[in-house]
Amino acid sequence: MKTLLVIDAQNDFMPGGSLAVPNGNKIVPVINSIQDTFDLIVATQDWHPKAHSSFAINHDGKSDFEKIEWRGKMQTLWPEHCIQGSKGAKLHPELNTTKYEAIFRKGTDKNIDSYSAFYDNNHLKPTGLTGYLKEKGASQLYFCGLASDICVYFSICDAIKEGFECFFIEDASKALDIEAFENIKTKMIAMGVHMITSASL
Ligand code: VGL
Ligand code: ZN
Repeated sequence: MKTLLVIDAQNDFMPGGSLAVPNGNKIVPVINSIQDTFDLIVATQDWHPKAHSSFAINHDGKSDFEKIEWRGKMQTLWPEHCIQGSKGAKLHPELNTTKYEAIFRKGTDKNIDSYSAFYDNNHLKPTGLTGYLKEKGASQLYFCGLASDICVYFSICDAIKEGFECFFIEDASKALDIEAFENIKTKMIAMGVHMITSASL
């Protein structure tokens, strides 16, 4: 079953938001235009409490985008973003969410960050998305959203591990770090991810 996963298409990741992805808003009309070709659509929201440990402001003397060692892993410290219930955490107002069957929220525990839609960054707790998709009969997962070098990429890595066939819709995603993304694209191709554009749907 052909399933679309719309990752973190939230105001804070759009131009004007607190962790803006360049041209992030350009994906909205593209996503709207392809939705009718899917059997199932699921969205995710980054959904942090104000005290979330991924925010630089919650670490004394640390600045935005600094990296620290945290629970044995390197963690980038971000500006405050996608605070539970805030306008910045809402999906883009022009995104047509009518057909969305479920919205999975992640990053809700203040001590754990979760880039992937499936697991937290330490792979300790599943979000339940794998079970949901498997029970629904989803087999081919098409990924779009923000940011392609972070949450979309880590979601795809887990989806491949969980045995789904994965497609990355290039023009329906934008990267935070465009240079880093070139490297990530090579990794995704090596993992067996199909790189497609919206025109082929
Ligand atoms: C994201 C950084 C921090 C994303 C979420 O959705 O790509 N990036 N939290
Ligand atoms: Zn986040």
